[in-house]
Formats: sequence, C-alpha cells, structure tokens
Amino acid sequence: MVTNLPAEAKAKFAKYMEAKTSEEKLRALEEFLSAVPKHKGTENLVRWIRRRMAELREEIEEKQQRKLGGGVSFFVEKEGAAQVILIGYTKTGKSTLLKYLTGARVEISDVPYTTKFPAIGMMPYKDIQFQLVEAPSIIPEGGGWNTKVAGLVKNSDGVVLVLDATKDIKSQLNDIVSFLESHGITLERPRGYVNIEKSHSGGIRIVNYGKLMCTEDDVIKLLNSYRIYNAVVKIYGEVDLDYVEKALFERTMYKPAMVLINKIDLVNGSIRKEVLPIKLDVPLLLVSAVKGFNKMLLGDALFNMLNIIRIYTKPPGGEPSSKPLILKKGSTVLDVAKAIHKDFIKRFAYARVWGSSVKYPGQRVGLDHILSDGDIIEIILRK
Ligand SMILES: Nc1nc2c(ncn2[C@@H]2O[C@H](COP(=O)(O)OP(=O)(O)OP(=O)(O)O)[C@@H](O)[C@H]2O)c(=O)[nH]1
Ligand SMILES: [Mg+2]
Repeated sequence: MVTNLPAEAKAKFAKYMEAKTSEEKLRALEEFLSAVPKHKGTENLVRWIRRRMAELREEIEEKQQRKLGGGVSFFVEKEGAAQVILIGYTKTGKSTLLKYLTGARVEISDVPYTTKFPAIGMMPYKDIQFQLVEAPSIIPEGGGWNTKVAGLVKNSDGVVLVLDATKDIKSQLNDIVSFLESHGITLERPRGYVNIEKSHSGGIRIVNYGKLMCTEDDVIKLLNSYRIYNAVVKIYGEVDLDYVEKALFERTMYKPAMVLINKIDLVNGSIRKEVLPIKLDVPLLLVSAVKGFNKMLLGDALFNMLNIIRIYTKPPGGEPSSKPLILKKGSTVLDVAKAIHKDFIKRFAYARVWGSSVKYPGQRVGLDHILSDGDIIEIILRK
C-alpha cells in the first residue's frame, strides 16, 4: 500500500534527503516523523523512521567517542573470493570453527566473550578461498557493540549463523534474525528490489532489469511528489509502486545466509532436521567443530549461498589463468571485459568460451552471453 503522505510530509522528507551530516539528518527525520499521519498505511514507515533515528543517534555517539580517542571500528578489509561473517551468541564455538576451517590462531575458551575484535582466517575451497570473519558475539542486552557487529555484516558478502545445539535453537535463530532485521538486514532474498540513485540532471531514468507492475509514469509521478526530479531508478525482480516508495525510505539490505548448528557431538544426534523449527529458507548444516566435519560440504554450501561463479580468462593462444575471476551468477562477457580493463569494451570484437555455458568448446559469443561457473574465456579485441 502506498503511504499517501500529505505534501507537507513529503517536503520534509525531501529535506532529510538533502541533509548531509548525521546531526542534520536526525533533526530532519524528527520533523518528518511529526508530519507523518499515523495510521495502518504508514505503520512500516513510522517503524523505519524510528529505527533510522536510533541508528543516527548511535552514529553520532560513536563519532563523539572516536573524537575522544575511544571506540574502535570493526571494519575488515575484504580478501579472497568473498567475505563471510560468523555470527552468534557467546560460546557457540565460532572461534573453534574458525580455527578448524582456516587454521587461524584464535583464542578458544570457556570464558564468555573471549573474542573482542573480529578474528580472520582464509578457508580454502577448490581453487579459491573464502575469508571467514568471526564477529565478536552478540550481547543479548544490546547496545553500541551490537551495532558494530551489524556493521560487519552489512559490509560482508554473506553470513553464517552459528547456533549451539545444546541450547534452544529456535530462540537463538529468531533472536539473531530479529537482531539483524532491527539493523536493516534481511536474510531472505526479496522478490523484487529497487535502487534509486539521485542525480543532478537528466530527469527520471528507469532501467528495468526485472518486471515493473505499474507504469513508468506512475513511478515518475511518485518520485516527483517527493520532489525528486533527477534520478536513475533500477528495477530488479518483480516490483510494484509500493516497492518504489519503500526504496525511498528503507535501506533494507539482503545478505545471503546459512545456519551452522554446532556442538552436535554433545546431543548424540538427537536433533533431527525435520523437527528443526527453522522458518528461514536457508541452507543448514549440523556440525561439530571439536570432532570435525566435512569441510567440502560447507564449502559447497557457502559457494551456493553466495551466488558466485569462477571464470578463467586466457590470452589468445595462451593458457587459462590458474586464479579465477569471481563474478555474480548471471554475469556476462561484458562483466568479464569490464573486470579486466575498461578499454576492453570499446575494443571488443568477440569472445570464445569453453565450458558449460556454450554448446561446443571455443564457441564465439558476444558481450551479452551469460557465463557459467568454470567457464574459460578468451576475449578478441579489434586491432
Ligand atoms: N563439545 C564441543 N565443544 C565445543 C564445540 N565447539 C566449541 N566448543 C567449546 O565451546 C567453548 C566455546 O568455544 P569458542 O569457540 O571459544 O566460542 P565462541 O563462539 O568463539 O565464543 P566467544 O568468542 O567467547 O564469544 C570452548 O570450550 C570450546 O572448546 C563443539 O563442536 N563441541
Ligand atoms: Mg570466539
């Protein structure tokens, strides 16, 4: 349902979008909130405003702490094919898992909250590596610490929810999911997705990669009513006008996820998958970080959840590279060309591909050919 905000509220929202600093944004949101009529149609919007205001307050507080020399960021530079965060409550075995999977030297202990900063390791899988990052455990009482944990997840390519088999699995899972949701992170792949980037000129441009369930004119009218006259609007999946309006407010971020139930050695296999109360539609593995388990199985699950493919480039007449390029599933020859060098697109003549995306080895393809995992590609340039 579209919120049907009065013009006054929309004008206030336009102010929020123009605000630069966290302080300005917070003030603008306060004004916006007081101008939004409270009814069923605006419930989600009001919830979003409150959440965003809480986030801004935490940002402001963190900035002040940093000025005073306190407060450390949990930011971790990406390495390898993808960055995956291990998240969970204390003593679920995250450090033990990290050590088992990557050999990282981390402190494992029965003392709660032993890991105080992100711990990092590289997990080999086939001819690539995943960067695993153990997040400091989530604290049930909440606070700024948890915000930093959520920040780690936001910056990552995916998350592994580490649960303790000896404790209540359902509540651990629900609590982590709602913790992430309260920070604007969803673990379920959305049906559709809209990205709005404001620009300075060019009017409203709609780039449709999916299916728009209203007219482009409806979208333009809606954005204009929020005083947005120049923007690029990208549509993915199935999107209606409601989604477009939501995209203006909510910055919900989708992160691929899987669940690891650890310490399975302590419950004598008494957890049966079919009785697991898992509503979340994500892969799940039962493991023991102490007894060990099939690392390949976890690697496969991570690779699938991340929705990535490995592409091997080769120079004409040469050998394929031993290190693959990592691209999103559905990537095309154009994406490979862009990843190699920006001149490659301008000078592109054709490409030859070996692998499961083509009918015969060395088939000639164009820029919009969709590649598959394991493909070898040779790009031929115009002289
Ligand atoms: N039996 C058994 N014990 C485990 C397993 N995994 C971890 N543990 C034990 O659980 C305790 C906590 O393990 P850690 O790996 O330090 O837990 P963590 O999640 O990193 O916890 P913090 O970083 O301290 O919040 C340690 O005593 C581990 O030996 C497992 O699969 N089975
Ligand atoms: Mg730990």
